[in-house]
Amino acid sequence: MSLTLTYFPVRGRAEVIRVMLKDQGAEFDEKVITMEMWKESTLKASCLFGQLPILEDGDLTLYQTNAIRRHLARKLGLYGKDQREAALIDMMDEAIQDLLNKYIKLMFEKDDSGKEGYLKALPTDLKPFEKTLSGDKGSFLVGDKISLADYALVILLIHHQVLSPPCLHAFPSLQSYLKRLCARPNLHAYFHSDDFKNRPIIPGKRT
Ligand code: GTS
Repeated sequence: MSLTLTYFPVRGRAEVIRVMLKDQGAEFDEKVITMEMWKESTLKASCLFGQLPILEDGDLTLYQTNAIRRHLARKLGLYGKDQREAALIDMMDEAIQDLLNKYIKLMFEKDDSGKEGYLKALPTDLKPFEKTLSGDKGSFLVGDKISLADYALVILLIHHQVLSPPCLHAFPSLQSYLKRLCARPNLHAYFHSDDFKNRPIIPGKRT
């Protein structure tokens, strides 16, 4: 497959796509668009919704992060073994998106005034994931194979540990889940790469 991901020079929304492709060992090219390029070029006008990321998969051009994620998940076999698992993966993924949307809102706030309230609510937000992964069920969110939803949760947890290093202390299942997934050879290599480490989460001070 010939894949090209176009996005800004940050992790942002595109990181979950990069993480999925890296873990799967899928080759892809990246086009990095600086804000200056974005403002000065006709790229924005050419994008269907005026926004990045874009995934080009051969002659298919896709916008919208979640559409891109689902397309790749179907293509790479990351959407469960049957319809039942696919439904559960969607359910977990929607819950992750709820937390991600809150996190993105916090990240784009001009000051830190929302952080305390955010962190106070975080245990309640994390509890359902801890419950899902607890007991003997637990290698992945759904079934016995990594899925679309796992990649979303892993990168979100990593970014939450940047926001608040002790935020997982009360969640042993989430901690061991994160440790286990980050030890997957391709993810371990990627998360230790300069490529990952030097790419800010979002532009600005909270990176
Ligand atoms: N729903 C879209 C998606 O998920 O792809 C939202 C995309 C989006 O908001 N992109 C922002 C953008 O292109 C960048 S970021 O929010 O991901 O950092 N902004 C530039 C612009 O001109 O709108």
